[in-house]
Amino acid sequence: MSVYSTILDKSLNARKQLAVLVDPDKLDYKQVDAVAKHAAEAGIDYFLVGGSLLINNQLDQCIKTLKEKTNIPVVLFPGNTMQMSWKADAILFLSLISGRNAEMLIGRHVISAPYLKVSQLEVISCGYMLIESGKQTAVQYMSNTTPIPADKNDIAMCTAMAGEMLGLKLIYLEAGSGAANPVPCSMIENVKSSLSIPLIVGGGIRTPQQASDVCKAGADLVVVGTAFEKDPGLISEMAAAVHQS
Ligand code: 1GP
Repeated sequence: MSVYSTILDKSLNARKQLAVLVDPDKLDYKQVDAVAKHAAEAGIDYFLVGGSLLINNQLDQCIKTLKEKTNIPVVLFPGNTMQMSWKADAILFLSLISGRNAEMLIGRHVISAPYLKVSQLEVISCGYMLIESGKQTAVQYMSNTTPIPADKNDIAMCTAMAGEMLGLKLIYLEAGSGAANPVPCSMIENVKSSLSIPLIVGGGIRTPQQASDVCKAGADLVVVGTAFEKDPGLISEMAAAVHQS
């Protein structure tokens, strides 16, 4: 079963999903090992691998380790066109639809399309929406876009609706990695009520309670990264909170 079919199937059956975000720059090989071990034990659903900026050239090695140590699908979550690896299973082909930077909407995609065409990667189109979260995040700075204000549920809802109408297969509400505040639950509820495609929510989720709240508000797939960099042992608690929501 493809990664997208699995996400869709679980979403349609109200089975909440957890993805662990692994930023290869932020973890050394021992920490990637520890994350892999805890993630496998906890039965998480996917790994997302990527970052706004990768400096250390560890992407391939990181994916190799995750694939060797677990059977969990690895999905590229690229901050830019340099972050490609044939070792992954799939790629979130992100169009930053909350912004008005043409490079992030379509420009980078044109550059990477021929590479993806000949790769074995499953390409999953995704409307990526950056939501204001209390302080400037790396993705905001690097993408040179303005996030949607956190109290503008109507803008978020219409943006997500337009993304679905354009044929995108997923919508991702992103507060930004390490965000001060996660995406508000009222915004998640509003966006979910207007969509028939799966909804991903991530950024600033640090506790199982927050993950559970985000699921109950309507997220089909929750993404957590920073909290596990400090404490990989938290993965099992977070997975239980998500899977029981
Ligand atoms: C960032 O949504 C992800 O792209 C995860 O964010 O690192 O804050 O968990 P955190």
